[in-house]
Amino acid sequence: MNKDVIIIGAGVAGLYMLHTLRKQGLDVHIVDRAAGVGGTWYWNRYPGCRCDIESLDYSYSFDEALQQEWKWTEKYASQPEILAYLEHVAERFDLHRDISLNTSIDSAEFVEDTQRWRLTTSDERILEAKYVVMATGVLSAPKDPRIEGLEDFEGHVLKSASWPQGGVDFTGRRVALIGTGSTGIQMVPKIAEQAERLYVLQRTPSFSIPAHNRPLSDAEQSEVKSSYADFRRRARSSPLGVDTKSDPRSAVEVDAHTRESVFRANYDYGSPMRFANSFNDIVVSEEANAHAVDFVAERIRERVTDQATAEKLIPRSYFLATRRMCIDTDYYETFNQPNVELVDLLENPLERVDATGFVVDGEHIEVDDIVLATGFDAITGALSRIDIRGRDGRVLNERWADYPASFMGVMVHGFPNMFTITGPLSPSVNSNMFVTIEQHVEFIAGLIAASEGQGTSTVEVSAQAETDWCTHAEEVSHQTLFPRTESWYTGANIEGKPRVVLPYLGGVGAFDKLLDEQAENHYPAFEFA
Ligand code: NA7
Repeated sequence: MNKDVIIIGAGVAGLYMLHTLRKQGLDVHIVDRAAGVGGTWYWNRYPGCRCDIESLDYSYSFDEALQQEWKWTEKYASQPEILAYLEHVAERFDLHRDISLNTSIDSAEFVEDTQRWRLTTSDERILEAKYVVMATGVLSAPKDPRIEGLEDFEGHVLKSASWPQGGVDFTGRRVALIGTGSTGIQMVPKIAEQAERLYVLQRTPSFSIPAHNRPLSDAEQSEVKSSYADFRRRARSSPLGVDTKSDPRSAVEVDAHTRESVFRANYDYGSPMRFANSFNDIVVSEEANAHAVDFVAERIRERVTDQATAEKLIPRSYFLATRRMCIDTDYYETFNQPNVELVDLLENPLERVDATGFVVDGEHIEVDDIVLATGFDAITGALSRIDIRGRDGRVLNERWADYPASFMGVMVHGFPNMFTITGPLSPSVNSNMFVTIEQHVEFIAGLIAASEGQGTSTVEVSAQAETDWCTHAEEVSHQTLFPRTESWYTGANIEGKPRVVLPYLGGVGAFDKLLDEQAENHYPAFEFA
């Protein structure tokens, strides 16, 4: 295969990239290792899986007819609904004819002689293209949790990010679930509905607030749709990519009554982004953050009957919203059920798994199934699993061994004509991904058009522009509490990964302006050759 552009990944990013570049008259093709489109929403089929950004926000804005026609059924869409939406988009824009599924890329090499990219599939087929776009996802490389004895377990080991297609019936089964991030929190109430016994193995607890998920009324949808373009514009110029107002006040400066009522209103609304933006300093001031922590801790105590369990469920080792804040449906209440038990691995570490169960504090507990909700090698993980070699044989994994350098998450110096959608140091996971994906897709399409318009062979970000961006992203992150929290945002969940705040924290709106400035000024950060 020899194309103008090959896109790796048929998720939210890859589908829109294909549609956009095709309209520019380019010969474009997507490859994806999955058997269907949808990316993250194809793989994550675990019980309770749904989005934590509201449906009317978490969708494409590029086509007015599409956004008018599609009808969401709930405030927060479930995985099947989001997958159906992405399948609909692929059909509606006739994308399938340029997508090869069940095709996994092992390596990508920039060939100096031809100035083209040469990709090798896992079954040793060669694909070539002038440009390659990595639409490989930010939470698509599951972490290997390295649990001693897991390979000896004779029951089922189920992984949240590669859940069996037909689902799993836990009726009458004893289940151990490992991991209490967003994924674990969504699964616990669902598994507890069926399982005879559920052990929730928690190392680090999460902050979670009730989602208050509910059906979306026609009236609500019509209201947004009556001026959807304005709604999208506000989202795109906002800090997090959702049409939500941040409170301009400090949590420290308002009186206790005001603080409580603002927290209460956002808590009752049920949105982690709203709650984290209750005041302007929640993620920058320790004192402000402590007020937010106190508020949520009190709610956890109210929701859990056994107060010893409640105390274990309250995070104490990091600042609220500097790890992904969760929303849930009955997560804490599930611990009030007689068939559910919290196993606090901070108190007593998981010693090992064996053929029939797990051992904690010297006690062997028998289970039939082990569910892993142990997270991802985020943002750089999917890229590091491909052997990527750029100019002069530069290896991306070596380049990123100490620091994931990138210009605005879109391109790495030394890797001409290779683009990353929502790569490191772009807003990515600290935003509504649909918005930041659209920003990047449109920017990349513009850059390719500029390159093609000039008849150049390569476009590459300059070393200086990349360094300046990394310095800026670091400076911004150090104005916040994020670098002081160990999480997948900072690479701390993966052994040997450099500790860098991976998402850019300067805000979606500010980021959008900077991308526009590049385009308006003929891409000063880039060298066309
Ligand atoms: P997360 O948020 O990274 O959560 C993973 C959880 O798994 C977390 O509680 C980890 O505890 C735990 N974990 C990981 N490895 C182990 C081992 N070896 N033993 C025990 N516990 C372990 O991933 P999610 O999938 O929940 O969420 C990712 C994002 O996807 C989410 O924020 C949404 O944006 C969508 P630890 O923190 O390492 O102590």
